[in-house]
Amino acid sequence: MTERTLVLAKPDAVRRGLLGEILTRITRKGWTLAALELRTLDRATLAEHYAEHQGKPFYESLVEFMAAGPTAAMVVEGERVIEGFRALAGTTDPIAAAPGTIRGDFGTVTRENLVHGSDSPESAAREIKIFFPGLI
Ligand code: RTP
Ligand code: MG
Repeated sequence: MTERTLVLAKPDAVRRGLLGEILTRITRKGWTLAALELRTLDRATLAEHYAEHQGKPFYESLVEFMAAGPTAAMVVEGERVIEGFRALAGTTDPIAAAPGTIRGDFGTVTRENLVHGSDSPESAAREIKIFFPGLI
């Protein structure tokens, strides 16, 4: 089933020059880009995006990190891409993430885990609207 998901290449990925690598992995998998934009996220956008995490111990440091530099926000489209991109990304903690995944290959710190991908069709619809409200 063709789906869309919201993917973020987080500021650590952009800063470390890993954006090309991440785009390559997405497109080699067979998915396509429906939107792509580089922007530094403001606190209002991050509060909305991470609403489910407000009040958690890691929330403030997460927002601080995510606002510290440009993020590449994208909408990725294709067969079972919501579940599939999460598999390509690996688990939240990059040390636990399997080698071969983006987080497993390039990360060591849970907060700075390189990418975000929507975790359900409902999250994808909500998050795409936050980042690309005009996307048809
Ligand atoms: P994401 O939302 O970014 O795709 O990642 P996720 O579903 O794998 O992880 P989630 O639980 O939604 O957490 C969102 C992001 O918050 C940071 N985090 N830090 N204990 C910690 O220090 C901690 N836990 C989570 C990570 O950047 C995680 O991706
Ligand atoms: Mg999440």
